[in-house]
Amino acid sequence: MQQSKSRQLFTQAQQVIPGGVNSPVRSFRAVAGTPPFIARGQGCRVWDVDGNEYIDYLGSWGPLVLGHAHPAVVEALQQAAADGSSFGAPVAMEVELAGLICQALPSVEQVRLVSSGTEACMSAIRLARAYTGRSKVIKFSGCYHGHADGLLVKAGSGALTHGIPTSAGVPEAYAAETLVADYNDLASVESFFQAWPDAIAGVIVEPVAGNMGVVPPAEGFLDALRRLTADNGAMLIFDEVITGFRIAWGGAQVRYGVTPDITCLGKIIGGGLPVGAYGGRREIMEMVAPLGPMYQAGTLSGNPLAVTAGLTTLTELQRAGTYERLESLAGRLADGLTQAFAQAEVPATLNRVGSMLTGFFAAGPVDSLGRVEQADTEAYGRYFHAMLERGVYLAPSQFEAGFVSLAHTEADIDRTVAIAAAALESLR
Ligand code: KE4
Repeated sequence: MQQSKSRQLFTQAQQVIPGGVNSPVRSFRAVAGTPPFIARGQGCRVWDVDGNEYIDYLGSWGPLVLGHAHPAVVEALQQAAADGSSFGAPVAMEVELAGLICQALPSVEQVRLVSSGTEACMSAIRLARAYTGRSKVIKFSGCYHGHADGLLVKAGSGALTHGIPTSAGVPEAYAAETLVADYNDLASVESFFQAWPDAIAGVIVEPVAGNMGVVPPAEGFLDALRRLTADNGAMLIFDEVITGFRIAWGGAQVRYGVTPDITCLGKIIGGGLPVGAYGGRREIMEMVAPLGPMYQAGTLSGNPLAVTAGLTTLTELQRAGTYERLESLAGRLADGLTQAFAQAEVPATLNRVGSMLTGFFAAGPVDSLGRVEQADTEAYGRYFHAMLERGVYLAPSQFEAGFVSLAHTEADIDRTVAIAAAALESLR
């Protein structure tokens, strides 16, 4: 695969941008090699600056559920841009997008738009603390909710005491307010509520984990979290930045029938432009400035261009048969890859919920972080590059989700499966 222009750009990029990238996972450090610099995307394909073409299963980490450069999104953006890009004042479209989100999500009566998933989750936690008057928050190891200080935390040595920072620059005192439980392990959550009665403001969870690779919630896990938080006066916060409008029109809370107190959104609701959001019942959201005492603000929150891309995307997703189509395409891919791995006698487990999926290089079931950590990341790295060289762009880390879009076709899926068989054969 010819990569001279990407290599040249990556060398230049590393002079002026830390690690040559504006977000660490793009650096390919988890899979080695030089990241292709992407020149353009169209439908389910992207092309890099050296002219290499790829069937794309990254979809910009989730937002591009319609595929790249969807005509309706491009046209809407061209028109909106001609009217100006930002006013720092209310615009009608913000009301329309907020209204659509409230209509789609049963738990959301009011929603505040922000500019990233990080902002959404950071604000949701501040809101839970403001609403309950408590300071501790429970998160789950392996789940990621953006890079706010209090969320870059792992389980401390005295696991029941407090978390410790996973990043330089996060004060111990900030991490101390975060307790880290084990995903799909209800007892680990119960023990925190016993150890910290009346001190826990909320539990934040990816209702379907995507940031350790896709790990679905165990049967009854989300219901149990709902009961446990309600019984203890704590907020249940669903981080639906990935799952929102991805695994169902109403996200995980509709797919699993569990109603959180606060929901975080991002990715798809921006249609590829920067949008995040957090929302919940009116009595909770009335804590948020300028109505209430919890402050949160943003120059570009509800930006007309970003809201246009999001609104157009959600409007397209409302078409009949959308989620059945995503389910069918992603199921075809997961089944095809499962067969290809079996054919190549490679121990692997395909975890999938809707159109988000991960192929783990590990024997199943992969239903916890402990099982995820047994995956052969070296093998994943070799497989990733064998697929990339053959024109298939997967997530450049074993511990991430891949995505199927409405722009993928059965022919693209079957071609991907055939390429996977050849890639695995080449690695034997
Ligand atoms: P952003 O601040 O990156 O928009 O969203 C943070 C976030 C919050 N919650 C969940 C469940 C998320 O998955 C994310 C961001 N996801 C990562 C990839 N898993 C974005 C890719 C990156 O960091 O470059």
